Amino acid sequence: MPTRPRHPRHLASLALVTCAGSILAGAPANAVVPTAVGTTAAPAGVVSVAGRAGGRLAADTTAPTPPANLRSTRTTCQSVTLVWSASRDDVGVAFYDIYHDGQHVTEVSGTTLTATLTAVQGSTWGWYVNARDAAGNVSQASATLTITPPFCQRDTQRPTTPTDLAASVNGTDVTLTWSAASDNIAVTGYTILRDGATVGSTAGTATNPPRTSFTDTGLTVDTDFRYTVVARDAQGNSSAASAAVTARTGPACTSAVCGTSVITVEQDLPWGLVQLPDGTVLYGRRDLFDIVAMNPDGTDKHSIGTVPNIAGTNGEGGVLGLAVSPDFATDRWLYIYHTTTTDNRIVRIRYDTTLRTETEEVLVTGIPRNKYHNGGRLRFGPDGMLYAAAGDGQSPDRAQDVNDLGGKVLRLRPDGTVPPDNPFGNYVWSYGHRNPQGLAFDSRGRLFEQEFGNNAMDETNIIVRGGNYGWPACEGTIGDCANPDFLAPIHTYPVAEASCSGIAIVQDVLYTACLRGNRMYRAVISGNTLTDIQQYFVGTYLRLRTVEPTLDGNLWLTTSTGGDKDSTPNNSDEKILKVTLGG
Ligand SMILES: [Ca+2]
Ligand SMILES: [Ca+2]
Ligand SMILES: [Ca+2]
Ligand SMILES: [Ca+2]
Repeated sequence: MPTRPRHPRHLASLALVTCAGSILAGAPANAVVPTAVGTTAAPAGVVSVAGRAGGRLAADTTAPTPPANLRSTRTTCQSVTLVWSASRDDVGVAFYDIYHDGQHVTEVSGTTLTATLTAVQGSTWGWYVNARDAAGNVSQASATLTITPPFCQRDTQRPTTPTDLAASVNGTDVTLTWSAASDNIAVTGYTILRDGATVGSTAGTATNPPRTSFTDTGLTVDTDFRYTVVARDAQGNSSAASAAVTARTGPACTSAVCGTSVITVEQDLPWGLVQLPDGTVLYGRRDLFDIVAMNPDGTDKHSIGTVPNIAGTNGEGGVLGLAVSPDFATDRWLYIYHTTTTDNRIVRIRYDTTLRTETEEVLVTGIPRNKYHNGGRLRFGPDGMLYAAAGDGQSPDRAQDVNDLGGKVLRLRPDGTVPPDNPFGNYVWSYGHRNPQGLAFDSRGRLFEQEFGNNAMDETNIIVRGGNYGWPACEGTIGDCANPDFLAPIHTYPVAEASCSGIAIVQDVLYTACLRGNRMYRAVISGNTLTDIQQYFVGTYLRLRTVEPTLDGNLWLTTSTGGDKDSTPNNSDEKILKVTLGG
């Protein structure tokens, strides 16, 4: 994990009021910005700058321009050399931060306009650079440069055929095991086929071999299924299929997951998804900037309208989380977390057969935006308050500033005002988060949160009022985590097997939808821990974004398999699934 120099944070409230001013006309007077701790609230229209950084005035509140003209001058099988043109800043660029795909790789000084980075042969990464000034203001990202380094050694030899394929049956689940194949370089994955069609996969590397087991869940009762397994290497060579094994399912589902069905398909990216009290399902299309309604069986699917004032980030911004008012039957409020050209914000709009955009109220502005790390989930708590997962906007130090909305779990009243029992006198409920995207409450009213790590560990946290969850000093349990002020995650996952976004809790079981891990985790909540952690759909539906409870006690599950790292609409190929849970 990279060590980051510490810089005093800029006065976010100054920029927030400035950028919100023109948009807030007509919004509730309270829909402004958090009041700085220890200061008297400034009169309307007056920006208070006291109370930050020990009361000193920050001279620089303007972020640099994005680095331009990012290009590669050399790519080998193990490295990439990037060059870019200098950003402009009112004071001066102090650092350039280099990322790929939301992962911070390194930083160089503000006078350096090149860097040679380690890359992985055959792996397609999207590189980009953010400029940062000495006051900590971070630019928007440069354009993305997508590079696939060549392989160091050409491989034309297929892996050996997997052997010893065996099946065991538990109700309507079939668990397969086999013996590892070998390869002249390395076996990096297995594909599992049921009756000739792919139903899952496992993935690994030369040093971390892929798993040699797979469970196929939720099958039809009393039916024969025939399985084979194929081994793969990193350069597209596949083994012959293994000898087949046939398994017959039992007369009933006896396990936790009893089946899936595809409710609808989407060419854009489903992100937030909610179900109204009458059963109607609403979901946002992130890059199309609209919201779709459909019946729970997928029929009568139609757009209910476009959300105003949205902008993408050529990354992960757009129409993100949704939440339904606890009093929806009478007030018809739909809550939306979305990106604009200047920030991420939380708004509410009445929905009554269409999105009544003339009713829009902007509730929270000034959540930082960037290419990645926009957060985005919304969830009403049993206390009637709205909770929001706010990313750090690729400006990690903001996560430790309780007067900044970046890298926080936020809490607000349904009308957008700050609850009087919030810990810092503003929207901040907990801090020290990187890019949280999962929120859910258990039966005891505890808030669980799921958060992306940088390149090592993803976290599941139980969120407490005023808690500091350690970012950026601490990622999962790696880094400077011994600080007694930091609250440790209750569970971590390696990012390669996780990178999880949405979570849902049904009967005190936590379900977690994972992108890079291509799977859903199921974990039983037991006290302050997760137990009996199982994985489902590994490689079956590929990247999973959102999991939500259905009204009838099952799960909605959405995919995010492509087109999810740009803001181009309709370049995805996604499914919304209903997962039937067992008793
Ligand atoms: Ca500046
Ligand atoms: Ca090979
Ligand atoms: Ca943490
Ligand atoms: Ca897209």
